[in-house]
Amino acid sequence: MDALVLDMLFWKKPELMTMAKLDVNQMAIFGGRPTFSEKLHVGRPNIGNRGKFTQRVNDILDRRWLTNGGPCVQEFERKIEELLGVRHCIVVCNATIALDIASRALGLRGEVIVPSFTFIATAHALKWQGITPVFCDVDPSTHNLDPKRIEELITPRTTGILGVHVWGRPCAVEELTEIAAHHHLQLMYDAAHAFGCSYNNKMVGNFGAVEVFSFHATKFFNTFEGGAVVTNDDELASRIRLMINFGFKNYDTVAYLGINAKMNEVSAAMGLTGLESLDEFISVNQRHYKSYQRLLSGLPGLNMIQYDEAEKNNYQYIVIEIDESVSHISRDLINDILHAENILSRRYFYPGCHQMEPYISDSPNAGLLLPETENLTEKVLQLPTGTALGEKEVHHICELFRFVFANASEIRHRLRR
Ligand code: T4K
Repeated sequence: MDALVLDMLFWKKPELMTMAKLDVNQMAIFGGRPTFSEKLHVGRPNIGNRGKFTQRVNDILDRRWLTNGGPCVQEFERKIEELLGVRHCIVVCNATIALDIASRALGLRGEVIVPSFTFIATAHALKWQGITPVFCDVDPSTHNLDPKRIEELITPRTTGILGVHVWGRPCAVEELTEIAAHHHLQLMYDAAHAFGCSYNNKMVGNFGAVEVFSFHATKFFNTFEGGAVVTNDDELASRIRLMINFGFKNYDTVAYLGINAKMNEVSAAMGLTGLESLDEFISVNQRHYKSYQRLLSGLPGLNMIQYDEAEKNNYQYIVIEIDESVSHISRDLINDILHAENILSRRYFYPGCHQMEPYISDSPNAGLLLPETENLTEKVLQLPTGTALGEKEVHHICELFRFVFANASEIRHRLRR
């Protein structure tokens, strides 16, 4: 029986809806049938125990207490404090507003040093309040702020450093702490990717003056939308707690300029339920990570970023770098091939914040100071993972990679790319 007949026979069976390519003509980019009949996303939400979640939602409805620091929010905050070993957790409606509030509570103004290799929210949170994000280059080996490039960017207007633990791999915490202290700058972290990760066996959440997590649907741990500000500073925590609720100190007194950034009870119920499955989410991610590592190894010009196994990781991002000079096929062509096969890989963080508005208009030449960032944004690709994905899918994705690399020159020739 030839491969096409086999494919037709098994196409309808969910567990066999894929077929290894035997010939370049079978690639979807050349009109063949996609490897997957349904789209595989990079960040499908992990869902915990539905029964427990719906029970919690029913309880919320019975209580008629839907938001404004209800019992689910309070329990959720306590559980996060325990998990991370931090004094204060304040959960909020999303991480972008959390970054806004945390930076405002720290008194940041003027200029703040930040990577361009991050999700646009990091820069926007500053700019939204009239602070100028000053983009600093990254260390290509970590994808995080390069501490060696920070001091040259400090001016009399600089008030802080906002590091991002990209992919959940912690920043160079000691170096950043030292630089911030030496120059009397505030230091905070965008830890949107780093929930459940550690550095020197201390949980992320304990570094800088304040750290911010995202619990957006696409994060490995989600509350639909949501986030948290965590800090060990009592005074800062009480200020932030007031700021997320319009600045209200009691029914009639407003102590600060505040906003409405509160998390609602249903989101907190999702968070409480997700926390109960956190270890399972992480172990599925870790299993996929190990499979990708094994099955993609040896492909020329393909490097998969590694997580430090001596630390706690959430393994939520499968990140590869393509060096076209070795692979002879570009990251963008691979991305197009994968999309045609219904594998919706992503190019986070292409093209870098400095290439997006309003930053590109403010500073059209910023890229000259960001060679590593520019290089990285051309190389990096994220692949699907999480509990929505089975082992088999990972195998099929990797099989496709091996096929594409083995046939790179023919593919390029036919596509004239
Ligand atoms: N700082 C950093 C470093 C961040 O990465 C982020 C967010 C933030 C700050 C801000 O956090 P939040 O304010 O969002 O809490 C996604 C997420 O929207 C964003 O939260 C995340 N980073 C960023 C890295 O990725 P998009 O525009 O790529 O999302 P989208 O809608 O394309 O979704 C990604 C994939 O997930 C899709 O392929 C479809 C799938 N998906 C998505 C949703 C929303 C689902 O399967 N189900 C869903 O419900 O930004």
